[in-house]
Amino acid sequence: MLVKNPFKCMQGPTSRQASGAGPSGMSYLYQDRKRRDSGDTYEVVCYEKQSNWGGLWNYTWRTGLDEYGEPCHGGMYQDLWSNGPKECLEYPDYTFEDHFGKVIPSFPPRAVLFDYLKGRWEKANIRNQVRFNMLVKSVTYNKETDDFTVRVKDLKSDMVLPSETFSHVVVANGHFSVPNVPEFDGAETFPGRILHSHDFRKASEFKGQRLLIVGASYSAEDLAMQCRKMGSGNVICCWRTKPTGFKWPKGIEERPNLTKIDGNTIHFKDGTTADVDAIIFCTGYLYKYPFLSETLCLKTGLRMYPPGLYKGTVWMGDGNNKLMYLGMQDQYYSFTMFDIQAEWACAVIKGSIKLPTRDEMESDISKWLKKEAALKDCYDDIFFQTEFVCDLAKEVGCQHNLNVKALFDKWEDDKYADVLTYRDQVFSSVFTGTPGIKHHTRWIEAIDDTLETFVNQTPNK
Ligand code: FAD
Ligand code: NA7
Repeated sequence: MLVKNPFKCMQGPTSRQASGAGPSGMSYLYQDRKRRDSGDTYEVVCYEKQSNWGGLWNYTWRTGLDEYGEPCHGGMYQDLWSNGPKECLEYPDYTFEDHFGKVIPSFPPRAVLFDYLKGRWEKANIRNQVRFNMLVKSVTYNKETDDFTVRVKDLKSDMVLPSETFSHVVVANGHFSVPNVPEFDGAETFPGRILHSHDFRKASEFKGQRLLIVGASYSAEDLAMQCRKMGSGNVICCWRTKPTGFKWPKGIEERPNLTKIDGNTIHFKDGTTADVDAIIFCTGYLYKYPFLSETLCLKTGLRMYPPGLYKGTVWMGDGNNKLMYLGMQDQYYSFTMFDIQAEWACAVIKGSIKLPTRDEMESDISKWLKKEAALKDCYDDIFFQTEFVCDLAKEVGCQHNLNVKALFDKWEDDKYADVLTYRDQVFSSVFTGTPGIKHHTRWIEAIDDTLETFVNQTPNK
């Protein structure tokens, strides 16, 4: 989401801050703008390696390396529609109705969500704080001066700029851009295409092909459904720890993990085999921070509460509480979670929220980790993340109730009831109270995912 990219922030007369320009990084700029008063002299800088803002929502056709030879950040695809109801990620101070001037259905395509994000950022007039085509190369903490040295490369001129000093750093580079690609016996004998979901751009490419999808989470579910929608052959999804539990429509089935690949033939743990034409690894992502020195680096996999972060945000390692991470959690809540984290981080950096003692911070983290260890299913996860979001909201004195647990629970119920129709369901905004509206076309039949078709053909109520 974002970022994402590293952000740094300095305070005081010479202070500055930097970040990436995905939803998390932009939330930091947004919240900083909101809290800034005339006496504030610090500077906030956001470095973004891409030429536009939006993070993952800034769709790219590229895969592999970008135009500068850097790893391509984006892993979103053309046919992507929101995988959760938009009412679960709606900003309380900028609702979808505010943006579109009318009620739109609950599961918008990618372009519609990107448009919404841009609308909020444009209204806040924060684009000029983003330095585009700037890759953060390194961040180190200086103990003696209690600040950070940051090196940035101007990708257009291919020049590393003179190093700069920042009082704070906010890391918002996202954690869904470095693919986790496992090794499977015999993969080199497979005659068809093997790819990771990060390189998937167009479901229609797989028209008529029999597919093996490895994984049992969001990408596996979505790519299986998208490919069938766009005319692929049968799809087999295989799982490592547990199956998705969905009642799949005709043409999609689940099996235990593959054991080996022999030419076109896939062998599975249950002793069965199947011939396929393409293999898509939906095996998730790795957390990587190549720009951070070792002592600043969060080491984790996908978790509801990545360890070592007070309030899920302040880095407890080196950096004297002046390095913050945004959006590093596994995500049910997304935009609103990044936003409340950003607001909290701003309040800490500006000094309106005082951090407790180190012991108290450690004990708070332990409390959350203990709760995390007891989570059993997605409903528990949602409860946990609701508590996390509401805890931050309470600390910053947020006027809005960000608790959308009931909507998330219904969304999970809908998905388990019918994975084919959950995106046709209707949710109402908790902020406007306006009743939701059905989309004019069922998701499975909606091929045109343009903003014009989705928004303009929705009737005004
Ligand atoms: P990102 O969006 O990843 O943004 C990070 C930014 O940091 C990027 O702009 C990147 O270019 C920049 N950056 C990285 N490294 C550097 C560097 N060294 N220097 C400078 N800049 C750098 N969430 C939902 O709520 N709904 C969905 O339907 C949904 N679908 C998803 C589908 C896919 C395929 C994926 C991968 C994720 C999806 N997500 C979805 C989750 C997504 O993580 C968030 O919506 C959101 O994009 C996270 O925002 P972010 O700012 O934290 O990270
Ligand atoms: P996730 O949610 O991290 O899921 C990765 C899946 O891949 C998960 O089911 C893993 O199973 C599975 N996996 C990982 N390694 C293997 C191996 N070796 N063999 C079989 N299966 C494996 O990533 P997604 O891409 O689905 O979702 C990421 C975001 O993108 C998400 O927030 C969405 O909004 C879109 P496990 O359960 O660990 O055994």
